Amino acid sequence: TTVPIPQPPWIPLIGNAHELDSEVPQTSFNLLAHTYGDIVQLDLLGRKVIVLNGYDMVHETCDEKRFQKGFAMSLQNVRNLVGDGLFTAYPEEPNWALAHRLLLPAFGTMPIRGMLDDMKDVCEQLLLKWERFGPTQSIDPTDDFTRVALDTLAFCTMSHRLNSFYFESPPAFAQSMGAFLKECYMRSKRPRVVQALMSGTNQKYVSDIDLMNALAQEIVDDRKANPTTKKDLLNLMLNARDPVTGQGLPEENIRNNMLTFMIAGHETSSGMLSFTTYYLLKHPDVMRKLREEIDTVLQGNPLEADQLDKLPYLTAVMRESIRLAPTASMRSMRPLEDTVLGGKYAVNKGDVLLVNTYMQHRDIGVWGNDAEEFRPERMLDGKFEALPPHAWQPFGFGMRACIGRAFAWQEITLILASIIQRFDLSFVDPGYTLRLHQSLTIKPEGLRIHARLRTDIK
Ligand code: MNH
Repeated sequence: TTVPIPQPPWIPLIGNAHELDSEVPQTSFNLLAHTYGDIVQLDLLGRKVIVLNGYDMVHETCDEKRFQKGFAMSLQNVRNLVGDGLFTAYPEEPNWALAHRLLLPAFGTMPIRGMLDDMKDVCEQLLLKWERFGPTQSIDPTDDFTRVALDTLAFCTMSHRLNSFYFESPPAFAQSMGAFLKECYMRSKRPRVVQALMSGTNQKYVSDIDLMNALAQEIVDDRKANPTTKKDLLNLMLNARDPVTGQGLPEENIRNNMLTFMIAGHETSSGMLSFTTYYLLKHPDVMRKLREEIDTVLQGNPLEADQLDKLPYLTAVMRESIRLAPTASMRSMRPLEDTVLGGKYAVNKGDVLLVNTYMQHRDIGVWGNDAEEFRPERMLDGKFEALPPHAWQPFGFGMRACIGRAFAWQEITLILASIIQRFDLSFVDPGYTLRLHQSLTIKPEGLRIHARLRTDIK
């Protein structure tokens, strides 16, 4: 026998939509988790959404025989730009499997190491900027981390320089990307009739999409006119043929995937860099220990490829930071057939199950009573490897998990190691406590720092 899924009181027409904060719904989802527990059902303007907060619930959906990736409204909207690109492709679209097969090897740890020099090139621009600003400048780290993440992606995947660090405002492409993602997310919360009336907003949305597609096409055309032998992802997409069918990727899908890498890889990485900076500033003891490790391993020199896996404390800091602040804080799944969750909650084929990774990463059954605390030690000495399956899921699950994980991990390792090696960081406002900003991903709101060049560099 089944019981109803807990649901907050319902208001005619609105349903439960008023439960969600319009700026930072993540905080509302978390409050609902505290009130209703591991599973909560919401009616959002006529759309039923089932939110999974607890480890047991999420763990049960990590079974590709019973569940597959779902597509919440905001993700469906992202398709307006990138269609059947890897991140937004429906499981039945053939270009997902084709692109996945062709690209997966290129995203492995070893090929990504080959990109280290290009990553350093962009990282160096950030370091120089902070060095020249000097210790009194108030720095918005999230803003600069977004520049570094976007430039790194464009440079490493298609050898294109966005040069974000050389302009005061972000390049047109980056502005369009930001506006587009925000609007995808806003659209998911607007009734259709309201949307139809917002002609100015809708025109802007279309022109942002056109601008980004035009840049992607320009880069493809340029590469075709001026072929190179560089092993970047663009060349791979243009030249690779499927060993099984001999098929290549259609040009539209190549554009979709170029833009997909930019979307999936920049806010997530820049948010992770920002949150990690915040946690390190809040925990000077951790910062000291980390600095010691970096100084000992790097010996005052730039990070080299063979040192990437020789910084265990930095790895633990990163794992712990993305546990407490999973920048992709929500993803969806859907049941392949009508089924029962947790032995008592009926869910139907096609229902939207929202996995609340933020709460999953705070389940005291897995993490203990200090689940809310930033404590990298819990990720050290084999403890990470000994976690229950699917407990730590910042990169999603199964065959639709993040393909860019090794890329992001290497990029963030490089940037954090380089910054901490070179600068003493501090809060502009020592009383700053974490507030969230949310679009498709979460990042810290209002974080400002000083960066003082170290004089005691070892
Ligand atoms: Mn990434 C999918 C998190 C960096 C490219 N990424 C996912 C998913 C999560 C995720 C979670 C699963 C989404 C879902 O189930 O709907 N990604 C991250 C995080 C970082 C990140 C937390 C950085 C930190 N991702 C990157 C980078 C790239 C990238 C960098 C590209 C270079 N991610 C992707 C792609 C997918 C994805 C592509 C979709 C994969 C698929 O469905 O086949």
